[in-house]
Amino acid sequence: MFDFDHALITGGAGFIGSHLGDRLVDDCAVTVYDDLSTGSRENIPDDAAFIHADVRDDEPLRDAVRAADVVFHEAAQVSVQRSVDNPETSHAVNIDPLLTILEAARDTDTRVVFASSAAIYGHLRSLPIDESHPKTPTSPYGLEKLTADHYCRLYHERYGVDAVALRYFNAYGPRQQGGVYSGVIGIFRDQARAGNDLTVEGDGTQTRDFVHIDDIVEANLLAAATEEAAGEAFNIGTGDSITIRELAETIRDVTDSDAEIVHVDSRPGDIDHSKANISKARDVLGFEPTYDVAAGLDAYLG
Ligand code: UD2
Repeated sequence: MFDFDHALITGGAGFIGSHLGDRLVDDCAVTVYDDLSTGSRENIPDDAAFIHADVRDDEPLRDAVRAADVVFHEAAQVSVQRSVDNPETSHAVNIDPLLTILEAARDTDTRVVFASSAAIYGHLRSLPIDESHPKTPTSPYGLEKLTADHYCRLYHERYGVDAVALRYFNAYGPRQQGGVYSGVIGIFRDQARAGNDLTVEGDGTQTRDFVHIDDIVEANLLAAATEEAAGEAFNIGTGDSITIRELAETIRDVTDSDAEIVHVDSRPGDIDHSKANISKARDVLGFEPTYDVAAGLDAYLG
């Protein structure tokens, strides 16, 4: 299926990028581009080349894109909260480098697979969310991802760049970071393992569509290999959702923890519900998630 010679993975030392690297090193030459600001060197596969640089450095980035025949652009400022605290940095990391990549790809016919996000949709108008759902992001992060997502479409329409946007819902799995700026599964994992209270924000009835990293990786390979995907954007989730309260209970069970579940203040601007309609990814890419959240959490934490 994967007949590229050389893949560039920005953010290849991070959570999603490093899993992609592991999956690809046996199939093609892999170059990881990462500034190690949040990723770590141990995550980079032994057989991959490594460029230690910031994606805001446009010269090395441009050169790296030109040397590859496919780019998976996973490098990002991924925290919604950080984008609220420091919108200028978040904007600079999440938009300009993608534009550098698309400009370089115009010259060399490099294919681009971009890590977009469900955060572009903002508050829910209808469930499940399909790709044409209104887009009114509630954070700078969501707006940055939306802008970059549109650039992919525009560069395909205007310049014929083979760019695809994958709108990840809530990704989880091994190597996901913990700490206040990370996703809820990384936070509950660390709290449960330490026997600390699991901090459910608000009443816990808010829902999310949690998608396992292996399925995210598969979606990337399909997006790279599917010609008709160029210029398109796809939701990547499971098509199902659970409440945050249920998530806390499940994580406590699979980790065999005695931790208590407590409720703390809800997050300002938090979206209530999120669930992907993945029909388009199914129909065009042949994407089929292999893990529902119960099986995925069991494989990851059980
Ligand atoms: C996640 C991603 C974001 C984006 C989006 C796509 C992270 C950090 N953010 O945003 O990058 O791709 O998904 O849909 O991965 N919560 C608690 N207790 C905690 C932490 C969180 O109850 O200790 C709640 C939080 O209030 C929210 C839900 O869990 O209702 C999910 O929060 P999140 O930060 O994991 O993810 P989200 O959906 O804001």
